[in-house]
Amino acid sequence: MARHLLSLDRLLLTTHLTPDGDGLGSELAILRHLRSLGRDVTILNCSTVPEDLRFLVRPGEVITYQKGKHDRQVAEASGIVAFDLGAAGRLGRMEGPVRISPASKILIDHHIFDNDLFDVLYLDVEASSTAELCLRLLRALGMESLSLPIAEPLYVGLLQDTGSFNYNSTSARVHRIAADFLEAGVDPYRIWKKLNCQKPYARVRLMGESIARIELQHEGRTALAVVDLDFLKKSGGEARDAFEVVNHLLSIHGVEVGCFALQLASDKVKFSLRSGGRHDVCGIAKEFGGGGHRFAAGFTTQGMALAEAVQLVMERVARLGNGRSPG
Ligand SMILES: [Mn+2]
Repeated sequence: MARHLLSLDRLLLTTHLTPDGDGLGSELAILRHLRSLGRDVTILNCSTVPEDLRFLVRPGEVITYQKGKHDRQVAEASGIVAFDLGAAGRLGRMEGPVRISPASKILIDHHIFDNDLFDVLYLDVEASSTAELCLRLLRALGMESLSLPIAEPLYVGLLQDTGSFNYNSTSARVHRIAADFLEAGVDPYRIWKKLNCQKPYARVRLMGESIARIELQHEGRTALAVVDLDFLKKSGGEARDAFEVVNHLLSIHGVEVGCFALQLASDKVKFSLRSGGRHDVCGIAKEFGGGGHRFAAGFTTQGMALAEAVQLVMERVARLGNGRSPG
C-alpha cells in the first residue's frame, strides 16, 4: 500500500461530504507528510471545510471542488485517495468525475464499504478511526518522528470518532495512540476549546429547539428527532447545525435506537441512526442505499415526503425488535 502510494506522481486526496475531523484530519496529515517528501499532492473536497475545523487548515491546503473547474485535475491525477468515505455516494458531486478518471483509486477507511469504485483498499473496520489507519500508513511510509502538524489533525480525528474516548471504538491502543499525539505536542485543552467553544449563537439555539422536538416511540426505546425545512429557515441556522441533536438521542434513559431526520428538500430526507449497542442499525442504512458502522449509520431518502419517509424508517426500526420489550 505505502509503496503503491509512492509510485503515483500526481495525487489527489479527498473525503466525504461535510467533512468531519476524521476525514479532514486524515487527509491533512497525509498531505503534509507527502508534501514534506516533495510529492505533488492536492486535497480536493466536495464540500467546504466546516467552520469549527478551519483552525486545522493552513492556506493553500484544501480546495473545494467546482464542476468544470477541477474536472481536468481529477481526470489527470495518477492516484485518487479517498479517506473515511463510507459509501461512494458520499463523494457528492465528485463521484461522477472520480468514476471516469483513469487514476488508481485508493480507499483508506474504517467503515463497512460496498466497493464498486476503488482498486486498492486500505480498510480495517476494527480501527477506531481513519486517523488511526493513517498513522499506521505514515509509519509504513517511513515517517520517522511524529510532528505536531501531523499529530494535531490526526488527534482530532481520533477524538471525534471515539466520542472523546467514550464510544466502544475506544481501547488501550487508542489511548496509546493519543499519548503519542500528546507527546508530539498536541494540546488537548486547545483542541477542546476550538471544537466546543466556538459555536455560533444560532447553532446553539437550533440545537436547543431540535432537542425540544425529540419524541419517544416504541415504549420509550426509540428516540426520534425530525427537523423540517421550515424549522431550519425560521431558526436561521444551517442544516449542519441541526445535526448536533444526534448526540443527545441516546442520552435518554431507556433509549436503544436514536433516529434523526433532517429534511434537505421537499422530497429528500437525510437520516442518521444511532444504536446504544443492542441493535445493528447499519443494515437499515444499507437497505436505503446508505451505510456506516453497526452502531452509527446514515442514508438519504429521495422521492418521499418527510412524514412518509419517517414512518417507513420507524417501521423498519420497529422490526429490529426495538418495537417490543425484550423477552
Ligand atoms: Mn471516521
